[in-house]
Amino acid sequence: MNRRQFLTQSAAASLLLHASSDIQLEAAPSANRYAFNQQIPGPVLEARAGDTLRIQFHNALAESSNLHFHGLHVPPTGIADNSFLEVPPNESQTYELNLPTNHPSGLFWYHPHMHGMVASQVSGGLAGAIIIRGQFDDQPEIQQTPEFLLIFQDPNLTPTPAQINQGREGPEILVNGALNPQFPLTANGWIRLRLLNASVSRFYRLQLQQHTFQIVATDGGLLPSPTETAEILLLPGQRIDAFVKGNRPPGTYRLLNLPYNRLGGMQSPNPTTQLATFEYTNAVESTWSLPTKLATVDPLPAPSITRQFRFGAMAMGMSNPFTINGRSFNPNRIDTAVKLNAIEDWILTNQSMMDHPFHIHTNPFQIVNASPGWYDVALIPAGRSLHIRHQFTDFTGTAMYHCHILDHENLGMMGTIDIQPA
Ligand SMILES: [Cu+2]
Repeated sequence: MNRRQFLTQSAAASLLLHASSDIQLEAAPSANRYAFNQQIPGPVLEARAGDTLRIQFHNALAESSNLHFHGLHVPPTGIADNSFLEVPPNESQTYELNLPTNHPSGLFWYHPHMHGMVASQVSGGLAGAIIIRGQFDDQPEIQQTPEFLLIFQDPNLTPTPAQINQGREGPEILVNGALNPQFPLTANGWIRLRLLNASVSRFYRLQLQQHTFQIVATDGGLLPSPTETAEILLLPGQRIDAFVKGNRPPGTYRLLNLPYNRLGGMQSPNPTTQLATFEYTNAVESTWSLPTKLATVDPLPAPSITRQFRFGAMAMGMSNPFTINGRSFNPNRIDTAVKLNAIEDWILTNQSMMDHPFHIHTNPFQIVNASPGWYDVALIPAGRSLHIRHQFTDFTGTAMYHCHILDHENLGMMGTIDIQPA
């Protein structure tokens, strides 16, 4: 079985759609949920740097929707990654995304970004993966490695007001739309796991029993070298690309979600639960080593400006705590104006009692004083700060930054960034 068959199999019924053809995506109700092309998660889109993704989107929901291309470095304007677009019910829009020729390879994803409806539409199932392949993927050993995409969702279309404030979680955790699906491990060999948290609010603290992960890429692409870890904290919206060596005795091993408390004293942490089962079903004669050098990640130079953002600060006379710098989202207001190609440091301070995962569109960022890598989602822990550095390259126009607990985004924890000609 080749890589593509594995990928197709791992995405359950998902279809693989290639950039070479026009892609048709229809959002529609499906058995008390919402689906793209009647699939949950939606079809996997696959492309390479330099490709054009042409997506004919039809909205068959009873409410407005649109598409956001999470993590892609494409224009935030026009009919591209423009989250201000509204596609009313029974209408269509043809998105055209020209991937730059130097676009990083990696795992990205698409989901609606219609303000006010994002949480329910994504919770209902509207999410799908975008895989950009590049030189790393072309190496024969990597190409022949069985690859599995794992998309985590926990639907909840009837949240209580309290659940919405905390960020809704669902009673069941689905992996590729299924409960506890099974994946093969290869004795003496590797498997590759591409992990996507497409849940509205839930954090996953992942452990594969008795195995470690060799992380090769984060949200925005390859790391300088593989990083070994026993656990992965996967925030809403985040992706991790990791290899797992089959170096344990034959048998079955559980992929676990370990306890994590994102709500401070407001709730006890989740119990440990099983998400999937891994079983040794294949073996190879000889093994190979992961490349020790994956990519060059140059630290961004010193910033021209440092800005401060306060998340969850209560302004005078304001009852909604889901604010940034005391303000609730207003699509007609520019919150942050930056210059094209500028390098900026942002210090994001969480003044609330719960964690908020920060996300920004269009350009990825680096985390200051952390190991090199590119991210588009990172944690601002309750009561603490996150220090990021980013450069606004290639595209002008207005984009967004927000908490990726999508209920918090809906409640107003989102701002606009206008990238202006230098
Ligand atoms: Cu939040």
